Amino acid sequence: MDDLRDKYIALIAEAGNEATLEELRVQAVGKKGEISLKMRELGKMTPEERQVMGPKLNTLKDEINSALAMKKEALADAALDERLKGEWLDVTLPGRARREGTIHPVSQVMEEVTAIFADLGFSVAEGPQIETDWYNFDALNIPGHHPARAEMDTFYTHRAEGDNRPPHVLRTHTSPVQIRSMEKHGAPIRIICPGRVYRADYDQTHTPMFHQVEGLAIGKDISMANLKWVLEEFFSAFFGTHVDTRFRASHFPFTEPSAEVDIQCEWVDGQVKVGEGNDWLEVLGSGMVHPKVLEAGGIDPNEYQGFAFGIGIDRLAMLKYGIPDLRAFFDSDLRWLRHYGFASLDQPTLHGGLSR
Ligand code: 2NL
Repeated sequence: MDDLRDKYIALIAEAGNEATLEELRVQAVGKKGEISLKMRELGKMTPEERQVMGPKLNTLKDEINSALAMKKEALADAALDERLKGEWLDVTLPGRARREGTIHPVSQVMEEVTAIFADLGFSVAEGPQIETDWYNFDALNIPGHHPARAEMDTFYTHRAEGDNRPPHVLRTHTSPVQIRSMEKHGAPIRIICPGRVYRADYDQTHTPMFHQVEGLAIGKDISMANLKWVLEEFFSAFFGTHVDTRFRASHFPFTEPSAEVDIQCEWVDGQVKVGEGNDWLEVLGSGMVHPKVLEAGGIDPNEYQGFAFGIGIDRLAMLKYGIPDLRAFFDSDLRWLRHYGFASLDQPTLHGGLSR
């Protein structure tokens, strides 16, 4: 029995993996293992012999089983140690630097404008950039023969040969969104519509795609006085200083009366400063919504009236952030974007004074 013990203890100590260990277990204490066979022989013994040999065999079996269990654990520990050696990781290494993008000044200004008008109770409405000529022109009191259609240098979509429907247009202003909103929600309504608009025009001060925000407020007794207050409130919040406005009589097909709005400014060393001085800068068109336009939006002009206005976002961005050339806005020049762009966490808030 001592020989058996010595043999198996030695073999277990030498076992290099779990499979070998399992083979040894079967060979020693398995059903037909050496020790099990010895236990069967107990039956042939005399009661006296059995009383001595029985406990000895049981002890031997226990010893071998615990040797197997300890070795199994030791093998598992060794395997884990080996794996951890390979999976070693230096968590103190600096991270790989990644270039961060920036928020385009147009996006930044859109957010600023939206935040100010949201504070004044306006919701944001959006709509398609490809429009029918009804939404882009007719509904806005610009009939087919109206010079404004030609003046607006509209992009028309191509129609297949034999397709005689009027072509769609790339919207020339965001007004169609306001018509759609009037149709959908009726009056009273207070919305702004920011977005891309398109006109076939390209020079120092015009790009074929640019950005606009239009505003619309319709109620039972909304007047030009409300318009003037809202716009002064807006410009003062946007430029962070009180800005006087000047209304000049003008003409748009979709408003009556109409006014162009100038903001107070001063020229210092070829740079314009808003909110100071005695000069004026035209920035906006506005007026009382034409009764025909209310009707096109499904609103009864005998019951409701209101104001509307349109501002160019790109120009506002140039003014506020001193960006000299409009065309560079859409060149995707990374140096320009890094210089004039905003950090992505620099979102405008009214309490934060809107900007950096
Ligand atoms: C401009 C002129 C303007 C509007 C836009 C508008 C929209 C509806 C009804 C009436 Cl649905 N008017 N929008 C009104 C006046 C002027 O923009 O020169 N903007 C830079």
